[in-house]
Amino acid sequence: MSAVKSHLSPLSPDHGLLIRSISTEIIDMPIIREHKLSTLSVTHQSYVLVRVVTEDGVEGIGEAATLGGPRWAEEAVETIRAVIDVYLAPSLIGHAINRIRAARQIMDKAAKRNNAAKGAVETALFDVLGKVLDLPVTDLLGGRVRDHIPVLWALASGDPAQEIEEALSLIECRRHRDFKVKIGAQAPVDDIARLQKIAAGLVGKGDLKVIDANQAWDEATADRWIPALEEIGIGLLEQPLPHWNLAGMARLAARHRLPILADESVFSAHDAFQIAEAGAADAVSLKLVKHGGLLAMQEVAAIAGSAGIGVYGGCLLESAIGTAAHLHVFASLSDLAWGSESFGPLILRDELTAEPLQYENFGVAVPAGPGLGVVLDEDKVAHYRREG
Ligand code: MUC
Ligand code: MG
Repeated sequence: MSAVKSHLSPLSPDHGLLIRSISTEIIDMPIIREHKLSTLSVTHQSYVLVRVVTEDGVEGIGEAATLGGPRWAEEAVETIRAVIDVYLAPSLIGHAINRIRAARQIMDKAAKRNNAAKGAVETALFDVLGKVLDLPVTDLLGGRVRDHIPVLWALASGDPAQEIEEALSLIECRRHRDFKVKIGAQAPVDDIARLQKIAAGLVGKGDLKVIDANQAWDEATADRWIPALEEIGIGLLEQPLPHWNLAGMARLAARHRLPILADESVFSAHDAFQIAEAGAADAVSLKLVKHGGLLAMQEVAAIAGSAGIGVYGGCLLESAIGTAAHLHVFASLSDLAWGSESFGPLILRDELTAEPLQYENFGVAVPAGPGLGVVLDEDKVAHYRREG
């Protein structure tokens, strides 16, 4: 009883656990190779790092990732930073760190959507609360269902010979054996030829689990090429059609055997409900930047689960900070049927944290430690911080 009391007492707002400050900085990180998506190519990775500090001086951190500026979704690091600094942060100063759902309501009043910005702030609140309570974030989310999360790797240079070599070296060191291939930057016939080559190069060694078109195809193109993808042995087709075309995705799902994974079509919990109602996907990809927080990631997963739709652990190439936030959610879900793509830190040339996440046995360990379980390397943060 006394142990419980000593854990609970610090949560009283009288004990200095109100938010004193929320600050932001933009970080630009080099990546190991170009990452080509259908409509953009990533040559470096940018984040907004958020720090929430309590009146007692305890700091929590969060991160918002983007891909190629405001081209994957509508937010860019510059807009995320401005929205947090000008609208979200002022509305939360003096708010108690343990009232996270209420903080989300406050943020929703202060700004419409801007989910990546809200997700980064909510992550920092979970981190600081976990540090104060000396508990990992997963424990604040209902506790662990699993300790190890399977992680695939994305092949996205566009050069099949390089992609086969990259995949084989990752299989060899037991880091990944499942792969996602980014398509849509070239004509479908060329992508199919590329996939056939990669599949032939990996026979008996690795699986092409996901193909991500990032909205590049229309329904007729998808109908034409899905049988070829089935023939190659692809596991999941991610976001073949534009995000708004749920009816088209539902028709594809009904006409073909290949399961469909919804990514850009699912931001809010309402989107997840509409996907379920339309029968537009067999799986949904969870991402902090899309859903706007760890609680919302759980909500989207719950709606998918209740509709019999599997969950896939998505990413937006987060560093270890944002990746840790995802891992705590993925560890807490009743089911993570399709595994994850939590490989973001591995595409960076450098780390922002003192210790890297532990990638082993074709997956990653859920961080232990209080809060997110990652500690910033302040020299690295200073090195990669954007000036001005
Ligand atoms: C996306 O659309 O899934 C995440 C991993 C990756 O390879 O691309 C991104 C975005
Ligand atoms: Mg995707």
